Amino acid sequence: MERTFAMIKPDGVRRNLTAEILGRLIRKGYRVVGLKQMVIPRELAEQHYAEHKERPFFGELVDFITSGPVVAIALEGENVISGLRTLMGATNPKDAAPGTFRGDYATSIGENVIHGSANEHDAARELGLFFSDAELLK
Ligand code: RTP
Ligand code: MG
Repeated sequence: MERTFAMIKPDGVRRNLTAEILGRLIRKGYRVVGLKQMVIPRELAEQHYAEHKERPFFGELVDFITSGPVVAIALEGENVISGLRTLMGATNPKDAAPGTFRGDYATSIGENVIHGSANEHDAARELGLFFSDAELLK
């Protein structure tokens, strides 16, 4: 059984997609083992997106992700890491298939509704950044 980190980004929360996204993840069969709504402190955003530190869009990315509340989700299930990425769709919504969160709900690469960890290493790292052990179900 795997665990991964998902996050409804500020645009998703602002556009009232929280229940829709959580509902689809749960109906898919994944178990929510941690959940909180929060405004991400700037330092945490910079740590979360550290891999993109040198990219030209890093400042905008951090500005956006800290611009309003997000919903941080710890998700458990069989092959949930790649499964979540499949449900999300491509990073750029113009390439995201219909039926995916980004394909259905996003139009801009900068505001693409949802984050999901890219691999096992990132999943463990990001869950550790956003949740304490006590905040996660056993
Ligand atoms: P995320 O980390 O947010 O789940 O998205 P991802 O894995 O699909 O994409 P990633 O390559 O990790 O990029 C992180 C976020 O940076 C923004 N981005 N902007 N302007 C650009 O060319 C550009 N490229 C990436 C996107 O919002 C992406 O989700
Ligand atoms: Mg990524």
